[in-house]
Amino acid sequence: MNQSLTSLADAKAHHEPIAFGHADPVPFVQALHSMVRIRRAEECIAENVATGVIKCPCHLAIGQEAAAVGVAMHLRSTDRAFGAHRSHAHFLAMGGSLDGLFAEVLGRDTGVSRGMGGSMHLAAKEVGFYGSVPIVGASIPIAVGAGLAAQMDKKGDVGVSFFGDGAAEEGSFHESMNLASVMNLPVLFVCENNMFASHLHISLRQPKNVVARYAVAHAMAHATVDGNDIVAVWSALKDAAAAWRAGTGGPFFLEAVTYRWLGHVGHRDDQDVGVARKDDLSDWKGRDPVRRLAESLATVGALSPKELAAMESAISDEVATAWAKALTQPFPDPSALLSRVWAK
Ligand SMILES: Cc1ncc(C[n+]2csc(CCOP(=O)(O)OP(=O)(O)O)c2C)c(N)n1
Ligand SMILES: [Mg+2]
Repeated sequence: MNQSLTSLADAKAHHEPIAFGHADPVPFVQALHSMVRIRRAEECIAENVATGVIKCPCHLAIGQEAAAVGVAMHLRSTDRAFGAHRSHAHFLAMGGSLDGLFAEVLGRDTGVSRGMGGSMHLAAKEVGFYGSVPIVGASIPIAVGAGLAAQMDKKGDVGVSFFGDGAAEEGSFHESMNLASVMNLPVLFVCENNMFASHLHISLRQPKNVVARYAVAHAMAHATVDGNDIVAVWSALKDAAAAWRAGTGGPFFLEAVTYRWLGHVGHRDDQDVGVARKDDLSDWKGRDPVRRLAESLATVGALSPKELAAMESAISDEVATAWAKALTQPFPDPSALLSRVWAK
């Protein structure tokens, strides 16, 4: 395999609109809706982190929306997916409640973790998102367990783990890859390689910048794609998804190369960034996954500029309404500090 990301790591490359190839553009209109909704929701969260209205640490994935949505297009509510510290997009892409997310980051009782978890502890089991965990690498083995359950249940479901390039430096990642491969479990490993773990660029942490080389080591089917090209993300999983649904699929490793626009945690883009990141950021914004998809849909006649404007306006209204509602929600009663933490 190619041991380098080559142009995928080049901030000046892949700014062009997305090619649909043999893919039907129509489902990607809904995908664009999901991506814009995630972006507006995270922009709203960023604004409220900036003003101090949100008190919990928030790791935002603005710029990385295509990976979450492209994967979620293949998932169904009986799958079991797990995320990490940067999982608002995974949660929303799979259909988690916007009201529940907003209430949670505000610490309100109607939040998805009843206000006790914050941004990094999201769950929406009803849509197959079983939970996000901020301990880096911690939910990867749990997704493998979900894959084992799916294999035993024989209903064609899949266990899914969303994680970053930094998580591939945890022992739990390698043990999970090994077990999933040896047992041929239906598990989708989604590595969003944004080339940073906190403040350290991958070139300072790893001899090679391709995380999928570990899939080769574990004899696992894999693909490394432009994670800001939703059609590439979706296409890479088509065959694997068909095999899972037929009950014959094993593990698959998807590496989606992308870039986060904001700092590791919080709302600022000029904080906790290394020198190289600061220089690259404006170029990376040229690889915007949302703009590229919108332009492509316009080019093939699937979404006119007028329809796009209406979509954006409706989403902005939805986000503003959800935020206003979340602000009216009650905080948990102080007694919840004991009743929800300790097992009886
Ligand atoms: C076991 C563990 N070590 C360290 C941390 C602190 N930490 C939080 S996020 C992070 C970086 C993770 O990088 P990556 O997996 O690439 O995800 P990204 O932030 O890029 O989405 C670190 C080191 C942690 N939460 N858990
Ligand atoms: Mg990373």
